Amino acid sequence: MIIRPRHVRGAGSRVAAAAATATAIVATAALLSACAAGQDPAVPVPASTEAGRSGAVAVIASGLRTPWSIVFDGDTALVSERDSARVLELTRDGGMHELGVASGTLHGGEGGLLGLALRGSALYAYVTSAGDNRVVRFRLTGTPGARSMGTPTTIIDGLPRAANHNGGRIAFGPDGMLYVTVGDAGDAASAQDPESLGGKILRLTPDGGIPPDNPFPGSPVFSLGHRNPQGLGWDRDGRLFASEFGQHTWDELNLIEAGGNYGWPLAEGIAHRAGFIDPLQQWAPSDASPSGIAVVGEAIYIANLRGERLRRVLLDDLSASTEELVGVFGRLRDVAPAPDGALWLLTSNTDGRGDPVADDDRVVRIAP
Ligand SMILES: [Ca+2]
Repeated sequence: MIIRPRHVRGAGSRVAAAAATATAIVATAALLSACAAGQDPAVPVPASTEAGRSGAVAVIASGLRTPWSIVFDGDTALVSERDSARVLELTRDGGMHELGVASGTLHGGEGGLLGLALRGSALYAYVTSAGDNRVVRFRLTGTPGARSMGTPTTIIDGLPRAANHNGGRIAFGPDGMLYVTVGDAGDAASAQDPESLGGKILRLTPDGGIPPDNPFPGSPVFSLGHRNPQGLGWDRDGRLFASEFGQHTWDELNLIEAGGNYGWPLAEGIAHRAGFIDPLQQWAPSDASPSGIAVVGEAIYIANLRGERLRRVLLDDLSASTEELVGVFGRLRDVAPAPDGALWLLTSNTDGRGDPVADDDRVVRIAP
């Protein structure tokens, strides 16, 4: 196992980020020595990155291909691969087992096998098919560590697909309902059209029905005016947070309200326009490009692709953030809490927009 320090790419204005990364490189060098000696590859989180966690960072698995989503099935993790449509099972000791391939998935551009969600022995997946994006459900059999998956049942179909802006995150809320982020699929105006499923966050029953208490009667739409949301998470008070890719100016972290309009394409970022809900925070895409998020304890953790960093927003100060692992592992696609309190991350350096090293893509664990 080798972890190579990575350099943050992009504009020359990244001097500060590069300096912050220097400490991480030193720590990584220590890791290389530890690996060579056959020791535990764990290294402390670099203090300069404001990790807020004292736990060690270690690579759990390597050699994955465009991993996209990670969920836990007991102590084992289920990981989707976007391009191959494989679902993999990872154990904490590094074991990897293929459950199967999500049949009917057609990778293209940013589409493929995207988000996963688990409810009992049912595995939900957001997949790109030949004609649309859809959420399907597989029944899992076997025991954790030796699971297999059956054939898919459609939960909802007809979500717009395109080369870009496919959305794709799915998660069950504390209300037991299934939430789905849908991108505008390149049709920006659709995000403001309540009749379109593009540019929305949807709320469904576990069987794909429309909950009677949805904000628009008879519609799966929960919120609108989104461009390409790819992260969902709830805090202990039941508040829903979502991350969203902006166009050229501002990426967003939003607090999602039932029936809320988040502005796209009439507003991007904090616009102070009547009728639209402004984001809690915004970041330049070069510093962010946020995908998966996880709410753990008192903080929201956001995995960033182009920004190549994990961002932390404290729940008691939603107007500020700190950063960690800047440039250390490259592009980050997802972050999820493990049952033991650790955070697991997925890198996304093999997605066609990264600069993969020999071990990419990787699953990284940050100890509690
Ligand atoms: Ca917005």
